[in-house]
Amino acid sequence: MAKNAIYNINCIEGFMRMCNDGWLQGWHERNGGNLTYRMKAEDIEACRPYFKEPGEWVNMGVQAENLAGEYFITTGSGKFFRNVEIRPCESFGIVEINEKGDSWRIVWGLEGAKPTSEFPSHFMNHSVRKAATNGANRVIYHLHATNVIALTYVLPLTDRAFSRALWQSATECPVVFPEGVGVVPWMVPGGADIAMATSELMKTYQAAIWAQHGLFASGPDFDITFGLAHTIEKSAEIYWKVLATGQPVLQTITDDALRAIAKDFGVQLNEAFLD
Ligand code: 2HA
Ligand code: ZN
Repeated sequence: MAKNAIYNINCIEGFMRMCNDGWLQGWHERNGGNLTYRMKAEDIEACRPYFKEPGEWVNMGVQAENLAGEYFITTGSGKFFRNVEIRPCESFGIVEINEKGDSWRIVWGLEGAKPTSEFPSHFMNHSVRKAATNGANRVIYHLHATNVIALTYVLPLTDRAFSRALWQSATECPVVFPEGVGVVPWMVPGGADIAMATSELMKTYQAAIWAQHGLFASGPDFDITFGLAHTIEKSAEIYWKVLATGQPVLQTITDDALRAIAKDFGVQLNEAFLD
């Protein structure tokens, strides 16, 4: 397939690289997972020459006034991360949000496709993270993180239990996500209900776990968001490796040690999760 210059624009290149990196990590079996990026004014201007005649407005079932008129790059519903590099314009695209903040229309890509089935969750998460970070947050990433998903079968489904388990399994965790992580109980994916439940947690957290399903991570750019997801998943993997030895745990990172890390690195740990 001929590739035109839109693929050399920074935001498109970064989006595609992140999709492929996630695929290589094993987080995107079949059509699993989805990625969205809220474009900057300069991204929109760089991509605008490639825009096509816009499609029809499609209502999302959720609304966010602070996202009215925004443009998002989004993976497509039913599309495979594995194919993003070889079939880009079918696998993802750019959508514009209307002035009410309740509908999208396709302006580039997504040929024969539509935005991810999880677009309502991404959209509501973008809305609360944009508000919580004074506009800095731009990326929402949903991945089927194997070790995190497995943890949702054995740990209590509370923010406290998951935050503590992850903080204690790798020293960098309290620095990377000092507020902890949120946990959404098992819910039917793809709709407004799970979108509202997740975005409620994202007012507090940069990341939320969907029980028996996966992880949502947020951040200002592709590197930070991918790094957050990677850090959480790696910590969960360490937790499993320790459990799998069948040995008693002789030592972990104590609460005093967590406080000491927070003090030295200048981050505010969520005290509600410390003893
Ligand atoms: O797109 O990950 O949650 C497939 C999914 C749905
Ligand atoms: Zn999923």
